[in-house]
This record gives sequence, structure tokens and C-alpha cells, in this order.
Amino acid sequence: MAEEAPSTDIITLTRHILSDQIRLGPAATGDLTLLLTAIQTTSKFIATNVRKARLINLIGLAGELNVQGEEQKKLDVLSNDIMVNSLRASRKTSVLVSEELDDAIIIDDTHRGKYCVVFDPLDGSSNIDAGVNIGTIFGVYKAHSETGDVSDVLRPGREMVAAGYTMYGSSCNLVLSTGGGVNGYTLDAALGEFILTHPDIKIPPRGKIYSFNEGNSTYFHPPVINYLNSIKYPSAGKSPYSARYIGSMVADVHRTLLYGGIFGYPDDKKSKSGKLRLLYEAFPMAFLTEQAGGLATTGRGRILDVEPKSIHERCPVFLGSRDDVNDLLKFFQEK
Ligand code: AHM
Ligand code: MG
Repeated sequence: MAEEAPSTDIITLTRHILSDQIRLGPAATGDLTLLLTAIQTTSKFIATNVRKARLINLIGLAGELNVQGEEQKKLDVLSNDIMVNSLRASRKTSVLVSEELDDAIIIDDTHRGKYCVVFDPLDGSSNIDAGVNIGTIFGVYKAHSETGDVSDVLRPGREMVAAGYTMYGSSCNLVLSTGGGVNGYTLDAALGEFILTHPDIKIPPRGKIYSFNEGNSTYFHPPVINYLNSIKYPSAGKSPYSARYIGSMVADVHRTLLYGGIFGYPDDKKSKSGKLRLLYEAFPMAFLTEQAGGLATTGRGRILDVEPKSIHERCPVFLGSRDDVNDLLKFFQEK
């Protein structure tokens, strides 16, 4: 059989977001396109550093504690600097919130634009030294205020205009939604371009995988324990679910978007609000999940409806296939 000729008409991320802008007509100023272009550049830059980290002494601690009291890795600090510099230089942002910085950055007058970006520059840092998948998570709001104020980002996730993540793994994948579905792109390192490889991602309505840190089971509340038991010891004739837990939210959510199933990081007796951060972990992932046809809940309500009180607050997270999340919610309702 003759080999298929390589495509000469590839869709790059830049081409794709530009065509979105053109579709929106004169109302679209192109600012979001330029902002997303800046974000994709930061992902390429971070990806390059992640890949060579072991070789250029980027593995290990930077010697500082971040706002959550966690030790910062050298790559965390570098990735944060890459994002802050690039987002400021894009002249499209007014407020930046990073997991690595105690306070929001209010962009100076000369560089100010109309978007606010909340981000975790390098999520899953505990996996860095072992070479396991890590990622960048981001969410974008349109500013309300003239001069940029922290209130511009203390808004429910449903008000985001875009959200996404980049996963640094066996391939580098950027997954993005601007509110009209979810698309996935893979970095072609030779071209230096993200290529559309996963158009219009839809989560299967039910999966066969659950992804929780069950090492914390002793602290879990009854609805979560009962739900997990129901999928591990199902009624006769049904197969139990498989467990997959990487410990990198980006990788665990990426798998959940593609294969279906449920990912959870509950609140428990020890961590009253769970571990994951609302603004730059829970909101962007909930936005993507809903855009892909899935559900994202705290167990008590829709994640995207939570009203943030502070930029680094935490939130319980359960997200994934519609039917799986609904099954979990039944256990919360029983309570
Ligand atoms: P980080 O932002 O300090 O990297 O922590 C967030 C990570 C998520 O990627 C992941 O889902 C979770 O922490 C794993 O936590 P645990 O090690 O408690 O299972
Ligand atoms: Mg992180």
C-alpha cells in the first residue's frame, strides 16, 4: 500500500486562534489572540527548560518558600519569571496572579492591557526530579476596572474568557478553550509550533478510571469513602474501576479529558478546603471540563460558581465524565 503523503496544510495554534478572531468579526480587537500567543511562547520556553533541567542544574530547590509555605524548586521560580515577563511585555494584561507570588501583580500604566491572567507556572513540582509529567495551568478574565485591581480576579470561574494548560510529558500538549469547546495541540519541536492534534475534545459520558490520592483515605468524609467503595466493589455483574493517580493535576486531568472517568482532590478532616487552589487550578480545569461536556463540582455545588474571597484560597475538586460525577454527587446528597 502506498504511504500517505505528509500533510502540507497543518493547523497551528496561532492559525487556529486567528481564525477564531476572524470569525468573531470587527468586534474582536485581536488582543486575546496576542495574549494567547504570548502564553504559547511561555509554554515553549518552559518546555525547553523542563526537558534539559537535569543537564543544566535546574533540578532541586531554589531555597525559598512560596506563599503556601512549600519549598520552591528552581524550575518553579524560572517558570514563574518566564510567565510574568512575557505577560507583562505582551501589553495585554492588567493583573497577574501566580501560585508562586504572595500578592497579585498590578501591571504598570505603560504595559497595561485589558486581560487578567491567573496561573500556576509549574504545577506538580513534586514530580520534577523524577521526570514525571508536570504542567502550566492558566485562566483569563477580562478586567472590569480601569487601572487593574485584585477585584478583577476575585470573580467566579464562569466569567473566565479562556482557560487552558500545557503538559510537559512524553509530548508537550497545550489544551485550550475560549468558551467554544476545547482543542488540544501538540508541540512539534522541529517546527517550534503547536499543531492542532485533538480538535473539539469531548469527555466520554462515562469512564472506567478513578484518580484520587487514596493515601489520604483515613481523613476522607463518608460521601467520598462510600463513592470510592461503590466503584471498587461494584454490584454483581459490573467491573470495578481502574485506579490511576499521577499526582500532577495537569496529567491527571488530561487523561480524564481524553479517556473519561473521575479525578478528585476532596476536602477532608485534615485539609478543610482540600489542597488545590481555586483561582489557578480548580477554575481553569473546571472551565475546560465543562467545555468538553463533563462536570466539575466541589461536592456541594458547581466549581465555576464559587465566589473567591482571596487569590490563593483552596477548593475541593471533583471533575470528569458526566455520569461518574453525578454518581459521586448522589453520595453527597444522601448525606
Ligand atoms: P503544587 O501546585 O504544589 O504542585 O501542588 C498541586 C499538585 C497537583 O498537581 C496534584 O493534583 C496535587 O498537588 C497532588 O497532591 P498530593 O501529592 O497530595 O496527592
Ligand atoms: Mg503548583
